[in-house]
Amino acid sequence: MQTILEPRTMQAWADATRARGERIALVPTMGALHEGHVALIAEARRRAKRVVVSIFVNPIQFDRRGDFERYPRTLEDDAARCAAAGVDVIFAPSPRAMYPEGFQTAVEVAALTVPLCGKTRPGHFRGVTTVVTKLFHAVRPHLAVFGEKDWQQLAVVRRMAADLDFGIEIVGVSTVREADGLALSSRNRRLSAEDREAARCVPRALDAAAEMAATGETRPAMIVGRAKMEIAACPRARLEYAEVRDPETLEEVDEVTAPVLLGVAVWVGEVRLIDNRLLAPAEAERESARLAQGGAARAPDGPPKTREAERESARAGRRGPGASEARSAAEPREHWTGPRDR
Ligand code: PAJ
Repeated sequence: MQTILEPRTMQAWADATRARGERIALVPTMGALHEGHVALIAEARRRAKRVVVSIFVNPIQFDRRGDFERYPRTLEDDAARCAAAGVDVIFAPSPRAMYPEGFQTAVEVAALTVPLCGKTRPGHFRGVTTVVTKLFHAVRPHLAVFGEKDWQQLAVVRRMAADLDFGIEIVGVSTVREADGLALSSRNRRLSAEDREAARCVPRALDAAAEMAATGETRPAMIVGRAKMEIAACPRARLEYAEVRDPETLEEVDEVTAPVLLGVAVWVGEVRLIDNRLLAPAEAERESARLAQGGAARAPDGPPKTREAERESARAGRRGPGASEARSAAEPREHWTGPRDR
């Protein structure tokens, strides 16, 4: 394993690797690596011969200076984890190397960055898309792996890669959790023992909401209300947002008759935790939605007959924003946006 510090050196490595016909997978991170990151690396290894992990605490995506300064930096530990996981290259540029004097360019995705984290963290996604673009241009990967833990980030990066013809496949990996359900996060290590205990309200809220949807509740306000109750029951936790959204467009939904995304952001002490869960409606609710949308739900011996029913069945099987294992780039957009490999 080697460590590369300069974008130009990284590009030279990428060119030589590509010239040998080897596929490159990139796992972008901010370091303080944990088992969630390791799952991303494992997926990258399954899909490409060469794996690059970038470690860069990106100043332009932090909205609070203190959060940037306190962000854990554990490069030695990270290198050991990467070596053990079979990583070929750690790309760890300095802020100066990424943002030299006079830097003034940004990449911005529009509607997808407005709700959820976009509302409370202005400029955050612009910082993410800008740095991810730079990392893509340094590493020149065939594919890049991101976690569903940051669902909105994954959706935004997918959109950007498709819209700007990056020719990089964006792969999503499901969230890795502690035994009690808390999603692994580099920020968890800043939780005190009491706050760590309190943080369990986050997966509890997601579970309670999922249970409600699965047993027939279709009103987003009721489902969100249930999640909020779990957070409110914990005095150390402060809710930033809890919202039900379309998993693909992140637009609001009126009724939960297809899988929806429940996204939450919760402060516990000084630490901001985000998490999400896909809520699957009860089968009966799906069926009645199908019937209401034209009656022709399913022919006894065949596939769904209406366009909406087709769309619904495509949604039912999906994993991750913009992801559909079965979908090819040539399929019409109504099924699913963000082709996986363009
Ligand atoms: P970071 O928070 O270090 O996360 C790096 C990647 O790990 C992201 O794709 C994130 O979704 C994924 N990840 C984090 N926790 C996870 C978990 N518990 N299970 C599965 N995947 C998990 O996200 C960033 O860094 C930055 O915004 C970055 C994309 C590197 C741009 O600076």
